[in-house]
Amino acid sequence: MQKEVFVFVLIVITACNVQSQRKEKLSPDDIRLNQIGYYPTAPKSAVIIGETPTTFLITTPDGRKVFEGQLSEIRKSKFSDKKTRIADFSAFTTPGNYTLVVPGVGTSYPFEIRAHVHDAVAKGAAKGFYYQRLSTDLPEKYAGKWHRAAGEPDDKVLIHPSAASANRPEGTVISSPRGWLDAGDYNKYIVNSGITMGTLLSLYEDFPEYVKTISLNIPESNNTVPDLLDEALWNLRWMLTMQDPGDGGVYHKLTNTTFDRMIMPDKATRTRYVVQKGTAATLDFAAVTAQAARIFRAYDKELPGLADSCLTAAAQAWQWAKKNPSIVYDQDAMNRAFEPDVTTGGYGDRDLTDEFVWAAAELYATTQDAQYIAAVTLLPRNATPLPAWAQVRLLGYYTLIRNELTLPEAHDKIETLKQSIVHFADSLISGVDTRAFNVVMGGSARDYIWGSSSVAANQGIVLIQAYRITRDKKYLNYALSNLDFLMGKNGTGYSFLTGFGDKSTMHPHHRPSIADGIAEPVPGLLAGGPNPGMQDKCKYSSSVPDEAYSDTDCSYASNEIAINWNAPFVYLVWAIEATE
Ligand code: G3I
Ligand code: 9MR
Repeated sequence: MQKEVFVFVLIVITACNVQSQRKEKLSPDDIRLNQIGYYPTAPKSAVIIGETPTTFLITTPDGRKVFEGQLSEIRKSKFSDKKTRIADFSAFTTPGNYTLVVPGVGTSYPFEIRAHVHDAVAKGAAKGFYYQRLSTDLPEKYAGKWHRAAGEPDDKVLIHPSAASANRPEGTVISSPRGWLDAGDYNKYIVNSGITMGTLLSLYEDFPEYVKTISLNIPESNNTVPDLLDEALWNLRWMLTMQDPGDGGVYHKLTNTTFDRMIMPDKATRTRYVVQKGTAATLDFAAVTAQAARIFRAYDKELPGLADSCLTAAAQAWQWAKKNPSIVYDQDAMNRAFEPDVTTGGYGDRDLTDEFVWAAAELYATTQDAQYIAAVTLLPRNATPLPAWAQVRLLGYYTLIRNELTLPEAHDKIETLKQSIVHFADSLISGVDTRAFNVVMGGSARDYIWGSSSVAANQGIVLIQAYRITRDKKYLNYALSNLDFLMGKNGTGYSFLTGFGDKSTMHPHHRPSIADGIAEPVPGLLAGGPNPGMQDKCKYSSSVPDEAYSDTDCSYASNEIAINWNAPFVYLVWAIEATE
């Protein structure tokens, strides 16, 4: 072999070795970052898994170095023996497309730095609700390749024996069309619709000017109502049909008797029922309709009579709940007493105190009638529970705070509520700067429950509220840390929003995504996220709290999608886009 050839071969072999060593040592998966990108002047950091050298670079797609930094000291995960280092590149502010490189070790997925870097994510996640619409075709014009036939018209729904009343005996047929599919299943649940609607309507109330600018390419996009409100109307109109006109009580859910097989919505044609009226459903309904009355008053011209109907419905629901303050939905008890049995989602909440607070707060903010504020009881400052489908107290608090100018008589109460929210926000951010993933999510293993992604998103909302109260930007930055978490800077390396990110959820437990024959899941839907409960008994590669996630359609406990998870995500990303 000639000397030059020998040297050339040697170089190639060495290069290949370096290449394969790199691969073995670190893959893009081991550099956890927001797979979408970062805002030029906001904090920016990535997490490097493992014990690595301490220098990192930011490079352009053609390999040009634009920034060099030092990784942090090693940090240890609270939940596993994982070690991490943080790559903080906040000081680098130039817009562009980049990758993060740990020399000799590995390269991240590409990401972008620019203003409004999450604009497509924001629209995509809101559009996720359109894909959940029931009782209407989703034509290609709006739904792209995920276009599909309508599914249940829900115009002939039976009154289940548990829901019978004098005016509507068992077997009465009612019409209850529209609404969003709750999740990966084809049923519609008032309790879960409640927090979902409250969250989306609050987004509008908090950031109306921004919301008005966003078009979602939905059938109503050409009217003069903001698209977010048009989308919410699809579910509001369904909710209004769930009230018994005889007494104001609200049915807990509209459902099949059992979960459907993995079929498309239009193939799911079994008998549908509305079941038992309950206090939680009725109060959540009262809250949503009271809030809707306040918001849609400004659209009386476009939607004549809607605000009035909502307000009447809210007041009647409140009266029913006052007369029936403790009717919990206990599906097992219902099944012992009535036929046919119903085994779909329970959403049975036993503590109704917070539902009373939320409904009263919304009714008070809309009517300024003193009877309602009297019903808003306050918890001690250090007992502010994070919103979830069974816990809606803070939705009421947020509403009173945002409407404080029109509620002077509640001034003292509202000042106390503000302090509670800021105190809660301070407890959420405490210790973040030494955590393995440098995000608010995961302060405790208890953050990782069924639907943990919504825990991250709702923590983000608390922080946004604290920012609105104090105008201290640090809360906004910490809220952004949880958006980073949801877009890939987490223990799994997944972006949990379908369709967004280099490694995002591909196999959600979502019947249309499973049955439609399209490789990509329906986009803009937030997966439940890590849940060491693993109640579905599917295959998980780890049982550690922040890693117990299975991107398989089997996994309803970690990989279903749900409207009450998408809504706080939409709030979080829209609020950040509106304020960045
Ligand atoms: O309340 C306890 C809490 O005290 C305890 O610390 C914690 C430990 O895991 O568990 C808590 O209860 C959990 C409860 O959610 C409240 O978070 C249960 O274990 C858990 O099984 C339960 O999961 C719910 C799941 O339905 C099963 O009922 C989810 O929150 C809820 O989002 C989910 O909702 C389903 C619908 O039923 C049907 N449609 C799909 C939807 C999404 O998966
Ligand atoms: O598909 C159902 C999902 O939407 C629910 O969230 C979940 C929990 O209630 O249940 C799923 O249905 C499963 C059922 O509970 C048990 N057998 C397997 C079903 C899914 O394949």
